[in-house]
Amino acid sequence: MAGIGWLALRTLPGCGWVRGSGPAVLNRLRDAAVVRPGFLSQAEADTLSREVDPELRRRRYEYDHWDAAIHGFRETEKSCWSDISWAILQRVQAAAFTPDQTLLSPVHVLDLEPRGYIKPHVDSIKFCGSTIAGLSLLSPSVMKLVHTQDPAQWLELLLEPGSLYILRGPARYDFSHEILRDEESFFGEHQVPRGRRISVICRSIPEGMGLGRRGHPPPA
Ligand SMILES: O=C(O)CCC(=O)C(=O)O
Repeated sequence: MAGIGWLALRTLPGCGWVRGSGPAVLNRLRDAAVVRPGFLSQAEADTLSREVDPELRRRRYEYDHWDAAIHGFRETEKSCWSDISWAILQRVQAAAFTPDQTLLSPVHVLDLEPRGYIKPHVDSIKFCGSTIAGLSLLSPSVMKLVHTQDPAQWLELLLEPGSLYILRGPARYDFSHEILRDEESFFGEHQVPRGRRISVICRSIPEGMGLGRRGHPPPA
């Protein structure tokens, strides 16, 4: 499933997965914008993709998201998972969230067609708490973070298939995030050709809306 671009990038010496406008922003967001390449094995990535694919294929790609933030996408919210996928979601929860955070349920699944992209936005504080964690499937992509008050401060996250990204605190509140369209999909000078990309996104619930218990991915 890996594209040629992904394989080429993996062979680049010292490529890394996070680039920034300077050492200060890289240091400040070291624990707030995190990429964990290879979080999923190829078998796990295939399992997740196969599990969400039928539901996605029942929908058409859309080009007019209600707030115009996403172009060329279809999406679903999924609450029933196979045992294997449920175990993966539990690993995401353990890796990205603290024990006192409750997760939004159901889980958001977003499918971007090869020309699809997500414009810069900050997730609404009404619907999402301090942490967003996403698994990337099928195609590599670049997520760009730009400081909302000072566009000179930015980060690029290289999201390979099977990787997990985590945005929390300042990276989630003070920076917009976007998935770059194919023409602009560069990680530094390296082009990251875009194909169809699926993301499985877990979010904490907004602060103050806690249910008084730890949230769990929905049972299989
Ligand atoms: O597809 C992704 O990983 C990012 C999704 C996103 O930007 C969002 O849902 O706010």
